Amino acid sequence: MKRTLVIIKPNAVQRELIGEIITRFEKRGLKIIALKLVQITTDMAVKHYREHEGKDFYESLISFITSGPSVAMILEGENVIEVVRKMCGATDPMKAEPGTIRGDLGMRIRQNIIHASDSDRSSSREIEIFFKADEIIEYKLATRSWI
Ligand code: 3AN
Repeated sequence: MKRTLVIIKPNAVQRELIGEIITRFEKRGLKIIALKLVQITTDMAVKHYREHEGKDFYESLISFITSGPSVAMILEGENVIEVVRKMCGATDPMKAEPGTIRGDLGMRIRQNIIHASDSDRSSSREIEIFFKADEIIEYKLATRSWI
């Protein structure tokens, strides 16, 4: 089964949107297999955003993601990477469709509410930055056959 790393970013935590966002994933039929409140360190942020190093928004990206607690989680499900990216909407909330998380809850690209892995490769890499193996829990949900 596929996995993806999701981060509810510091502005969404401050705006008390954790429950709203997690509820959307649960209602959609995705399974949470790891979840925690985390103060992202500069070291973690640098690893996570290594592909953006050198871009004009890089410094603000690192300072924003480390500016307060975030929520990190791993979601599991069929086609989970594509499904979650669609639910998040376009990177720029002003371009994200209504009905998506960014389109409903965000206003600015620099504070775009949520991160979700964009490929199998980035998902494995990002999961390793945020979770140890023993923080990931395999279990069955009784509702699965009804999703
Ligand atoms: P996504 O999060 O949709 O995968 P990426 O990986 O291209 O988007 O960008 C990572 C983060 O960098 C975004 N979530 C956003 O906060 C920030 N970002 C991306 N492009 C810009 C930009 N043009 N200006 C400012 N910040 C940006």
